[in-house]
Amino acid sequence: MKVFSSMNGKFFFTSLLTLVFVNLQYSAQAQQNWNAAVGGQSKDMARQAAAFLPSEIWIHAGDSITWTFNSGDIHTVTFITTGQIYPFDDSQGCPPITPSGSPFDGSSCVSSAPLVLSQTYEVIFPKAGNYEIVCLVHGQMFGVIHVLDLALPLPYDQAFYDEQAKEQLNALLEDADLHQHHAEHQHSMGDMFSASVSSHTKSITAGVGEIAANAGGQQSFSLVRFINGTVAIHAGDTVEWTNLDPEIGHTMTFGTIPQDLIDPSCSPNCVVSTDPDGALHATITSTQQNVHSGLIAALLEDEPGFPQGPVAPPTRFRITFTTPGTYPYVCAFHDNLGMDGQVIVLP
Ligand SMILES: [Cu+2]
Repeated sequence: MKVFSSMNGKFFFTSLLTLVFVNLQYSAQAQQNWNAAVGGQSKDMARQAAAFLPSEIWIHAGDSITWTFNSGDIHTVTFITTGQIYPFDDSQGCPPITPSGSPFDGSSCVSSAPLVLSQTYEVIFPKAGNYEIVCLVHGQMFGVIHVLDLALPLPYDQAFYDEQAKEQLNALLEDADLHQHHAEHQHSMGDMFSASVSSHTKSITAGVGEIAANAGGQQSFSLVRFINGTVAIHAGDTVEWTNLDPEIGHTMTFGTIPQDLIDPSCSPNCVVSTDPDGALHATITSTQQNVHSGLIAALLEDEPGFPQGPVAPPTRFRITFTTPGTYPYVCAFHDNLGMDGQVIVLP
């Protein structure tokens, strides 16, 4: 008995050490911090990926994820609750904006502010469940976080997600050349709209994009540029801009950027009117005038469960220039990314 008791003492001590060790491991695992990315871009910022990278992550209850924002284009990290009305104003968060490190268990919304390059936002997930992550700026940008019970094994490690994030980003950004090619071969719809306009219309593609889906959600690629955005025309000619991006809206803004970026405006002594085909149209008579197209963005049509609305306006904007001169313009949302152009009006 004595021998056994002495052995038991040793065994007890070893077991205690093992227990302490296992507990340390257990708690370290229970509170693991994971890293993921939000958005990405090419060096010149022309190519933007609106994506959670990766869009699907498996973690344990109690773990947290820190998202690092990697683009000049703004995004949010937002978790809204089931049944909550999707917030409209992305600058207000849920509302409100919640601090980094906030817990989300599905009961009340958590959201970062719109963030850019190298800013970070952390969310802790105390409760098992599947939670959708959304960006309040980009409607087709979402993913899912699977929060598993501690007893369940996790399928992947951080290295896997790092690699997957890189692959998903590259897949999105590399689509750029294809789309630029496609965009350059777009015909002006103005040609079809009116024969009298056709020979005096220059067409500019104001952005082009594509939405991709995977098991965890959706991601999109955008070329945030006016493609061949500098054109030379003659007085009296019309320039027509068309947005071919299903996800990101743009503006054509000449002169002072107005407070209201959503609605079209023109001043002084000019108006933005609607052509018979629904496209907006302004006539500029002076380089001193301020012309703003308003937000030219693709709309989602025919959603099941919702009444049919009026026909969505085409994602197109026209300006007729009557006076020779140089007319620089920007996208009021993306001038920080270098989205600008110039209309040179010759006599
Ligand atoms: Cu833009």
